[in-house]
Amino acid sequence: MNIENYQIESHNSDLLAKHQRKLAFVTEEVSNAQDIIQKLIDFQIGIPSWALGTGGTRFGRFSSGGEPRNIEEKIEDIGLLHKLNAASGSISLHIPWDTAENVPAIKALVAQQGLSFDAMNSNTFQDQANQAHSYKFGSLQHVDKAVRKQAIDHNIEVIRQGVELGSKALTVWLADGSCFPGQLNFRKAFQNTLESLQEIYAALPADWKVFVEYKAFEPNFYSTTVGDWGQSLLYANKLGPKAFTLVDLGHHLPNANIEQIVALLLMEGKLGGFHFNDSKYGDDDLTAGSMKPYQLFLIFNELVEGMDARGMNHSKDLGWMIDASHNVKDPLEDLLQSVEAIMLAYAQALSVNRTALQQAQAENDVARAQEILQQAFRTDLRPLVAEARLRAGAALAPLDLFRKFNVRQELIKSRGLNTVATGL
Ligand code: PSV
Ligand code: MN
Ligand code: MN
Repeated sequence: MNIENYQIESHNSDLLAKHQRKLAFVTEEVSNAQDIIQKLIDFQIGIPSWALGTGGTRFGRFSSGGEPRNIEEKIEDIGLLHKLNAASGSISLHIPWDTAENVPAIKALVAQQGLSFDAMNSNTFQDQANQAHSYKFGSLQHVDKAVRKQAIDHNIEVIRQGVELGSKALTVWLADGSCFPGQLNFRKAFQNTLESLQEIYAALPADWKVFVEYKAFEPNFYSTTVGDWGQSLLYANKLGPKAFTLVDLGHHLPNANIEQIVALLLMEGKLGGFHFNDSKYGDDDLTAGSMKPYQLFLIFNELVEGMDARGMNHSKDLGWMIDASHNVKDPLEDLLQSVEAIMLAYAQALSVNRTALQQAQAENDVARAQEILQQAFRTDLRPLVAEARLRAGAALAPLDLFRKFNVRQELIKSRGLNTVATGL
């Protein structure tokens, strides 16, 4: 399924007059509107290979059909998203689900779609066919050295595949932990995990990073060996300068102050990247910004403030990715919505009057500080996000265009109705 440039141009010209009226209003309201638009154009969000199919839950899965059946089709789907919004410029692969048979062909396809390779993800939370040892009781933490070795070797193999493809980072998310009190010696589990990660770290090329992702619970429900940002930061600090903490927004206990976590990780130079999603209860993996858009804005507010304080490049120095999974929405529509929500939160954070906020903080003027943040959050900056897309050659209204061209129906025609995307 291809959408041609002229089709995007014709869609844009239909919407242009209305868009320009809205844009004129916002550019009067927001003094740094042009700077924001340029930063939005530069900002790219990685799409995980496993978000392109219907995720399902452990109770059932309701496919909408036309899902990508292999790595090539996953790349094509992300190419389509990128064509529509010019902001989904990379793909994050999960091994072994996405192991490429023909590396040069996959690299060529990615380049042809204008994409690049984001972080590689290893998988030691499932047993694979022909695997010698089971991960039922953990992987890098396992009491048996042979199991740990198998999981270490897998991660090193993922790095090897990533090097061939041109990726620059490995994300390690571990399901390791325990389900019942007494099952695990916490200290030994930590030490085993650390030693395993050290072996993986030693295999990283000089220009690579490793992201240690934490998660409070699930699939283990008593303890998780990388359960929170403190544990992740401990590992990252002990590993060395190429190791960082990865924050997945859905991986905290309810009501955690994620913006404060982000601020401190940035301060320590140990924030590596993000998995964006939203949640109401746990690791719900809902569309970014669909539940707590103000929290998303507050997180970006800390990111912009902290990155600027450290002289970091917004678009290059952190790994920005979505991690979502759905049962009821079209996965591609959902990803368009997530990217839009992330861009909007970023734009809002860029529009915060920092000098005024610093002054209000210095004077303990709490009401004023709140007003400054809410002014940014409540100003409708969607025209700036749309303008960034327009200038980058993408669609003013990506979701409308997706529907107008019946993309899902076309994908169903070519791939079938009863599809199962490899992955979660
Ligand atoms: C599991 O919770 C998870 O969402 C982790 O965040 C990983 O990043 C992702 O799945 C893919 O393994
Ligand atoms: Mn994640
Ligand atoms: Mn998760």
